[in-house]
Amino acid sequence: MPNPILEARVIITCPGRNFVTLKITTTDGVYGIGDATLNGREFAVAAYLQEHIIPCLIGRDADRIEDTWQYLYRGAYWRRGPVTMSAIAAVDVALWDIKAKRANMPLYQLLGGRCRESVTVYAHANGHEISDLLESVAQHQELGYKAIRVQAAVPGVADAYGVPHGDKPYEPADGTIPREEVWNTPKYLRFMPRLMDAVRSKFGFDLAILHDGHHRMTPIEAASLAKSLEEFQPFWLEDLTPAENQDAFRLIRQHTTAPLAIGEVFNSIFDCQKLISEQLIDYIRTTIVHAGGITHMRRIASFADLYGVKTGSHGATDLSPICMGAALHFDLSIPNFGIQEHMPHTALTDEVFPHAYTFANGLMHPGEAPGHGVDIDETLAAKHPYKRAYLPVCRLEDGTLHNW
Ligand code: CS2
Ligand code: MG
Repeated sequence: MPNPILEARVIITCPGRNFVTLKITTTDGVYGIGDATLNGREFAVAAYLQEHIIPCLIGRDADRIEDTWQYLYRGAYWRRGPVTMSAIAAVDVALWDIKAKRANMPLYQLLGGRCRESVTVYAHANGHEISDLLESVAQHQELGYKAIRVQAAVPGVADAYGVPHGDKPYEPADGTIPREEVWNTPKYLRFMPRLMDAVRSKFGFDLAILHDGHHRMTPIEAASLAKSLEEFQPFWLEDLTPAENQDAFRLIRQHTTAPLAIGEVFNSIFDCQKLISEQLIDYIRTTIVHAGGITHMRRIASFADLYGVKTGSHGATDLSPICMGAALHFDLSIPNFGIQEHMPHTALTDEVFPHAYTFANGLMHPGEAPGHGVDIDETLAAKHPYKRAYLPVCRLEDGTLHNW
């Protein structure tokens, strides 16, 4: 029996930061929701959905998830890109939510059932000084985390990635126009071994330690960083250099056995085809919302599995709880899951998006609610309207625009 789509709507809310949600309702009264948030470019995806996708959804059979994915991907003629792929992802996740609700199953069951008991997540520790960072690592360990990302301010450098300004929790999209940060790579490269040494000396080698380079190095700088940190056995080094040129990673790989991770800004399997098939990375960090939904993420993960590459999905607070919920079902169901990023949302965001997923002892579980287990409180969402916010931009000390 077909299950035609009756209605689809975009909901934009700002419970502290902006989130875009697509809600699809079918004629039998079941609804599903998908995350469509693209940090700093929210309205581009909202307009894509409202003007170009929703009119084509009405009356379509909600059960035909793969066909709808192909229709939206091939049918647009213009392929890929973060706006298109986030919009497709929102539809895809909403349809998986509907199908799992109709089957009266938690989504991971529909995806083939669990491959593990729960999902290992990593937290963010940071500090203005190495001593603050060590304290932050200790606090996260007390919360149960077994894997922790470490970022600290670099002496003599105005702004480092991943460190909050002042005492507020780290949240980079804070400018009504983009804040300008100033960066110096050589100082960072000299500082990082000292940071890693301090962390390993205090916490030993059992704790999994991650670090994010946030695209700021050239390939040879990245190779030099990885080589200098290898002895500290990082779990991974993330986004060391941009990957528009996937070959750049071959150069890094020639110099180090430190595990490499990348992919949070990728939106299709073609962005990582060479990185994976030539085994230039160890973890692929694409997410449900920015890489075409569960349908496309399953394709990327299956491809990665052929080459011994594991997943390590992006899970920052600019991805809504809907993305987090969907990601946890995906993580539980695939064989080559590696780790999942976890940056907890604020209490207000959790209230706007009530969810079945839980955290305990460094592990997360998507819960047993039918569907992906995340909902939206539209009345509360409406009380927190959109506020324009930009991610920062980054310049070198001589004023050259760099990668943030
Ligand atoms: C980061 C993100 O979580 C990460 O690994 O790189 O916080 C990233 O800076 C933001 O998602 C940008 O919107
Ligand atoms: Mg990152």
